Amino acid sequence: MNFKPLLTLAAICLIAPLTAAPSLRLHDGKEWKELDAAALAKLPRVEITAKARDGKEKRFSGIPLAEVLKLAGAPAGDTLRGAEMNRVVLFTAADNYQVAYSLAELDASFRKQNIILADQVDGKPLDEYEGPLMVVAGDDLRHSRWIRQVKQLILTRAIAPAS
Ligand SMILES: Nc1nc2c(c(=O)[nH]1)N[C@H]1C(S)=C(S)[C@@H](COP(=O)(O)O)O[C@H]1N2
Ligand SMILES: [Mo]
Repeated sequence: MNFKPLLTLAAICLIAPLTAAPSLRLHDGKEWKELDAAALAKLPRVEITAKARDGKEKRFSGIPLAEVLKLAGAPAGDTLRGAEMNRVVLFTAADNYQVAYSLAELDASFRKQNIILADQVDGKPLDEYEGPLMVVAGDDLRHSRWIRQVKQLILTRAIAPAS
């Protein structure tokens, strides 16, 4: 008997639960969109190097945040101006940790971009503590905005109180 298919199946059953498929909920200001692993896999990828929490330079790869924001219909480049400049992106992680970025700082026409939605470090999927998706902010001197286990992002606006 050929045990190879059985062994392969057993390996998949053991490994699959350890590497959760990446997915992301996206709110564009009007409604939620679900980006499953297949939708995320269609997006362009980039690789950056950044100093991780342990002080070591690592290669992070994943999706440019601008590509995800495009799917939310976010203004970008020349259209990100005037009344759009109060746009913010609110990220929420699995533990409900939340971080806001301004849309302009995620735009390649404002800053050389090295803030990405990473799914790999040094060629391997992020572990379950950081992944499956983590925002990596390559230029940040502190790691507070490296949002581990990011689950959703909301494109919204920073609005001043009425009075
Ligand atoms: N999901 C999530 N991501 C997070 C945090 C958190 O509490 N939850 N803390 C942030 C802060 S303040 C820092 S300094 C780093 C901490 O990374 P560490 O847990 O690897 O030390 O993760 C950032 N990302
Ligand atoms: Mo921190």
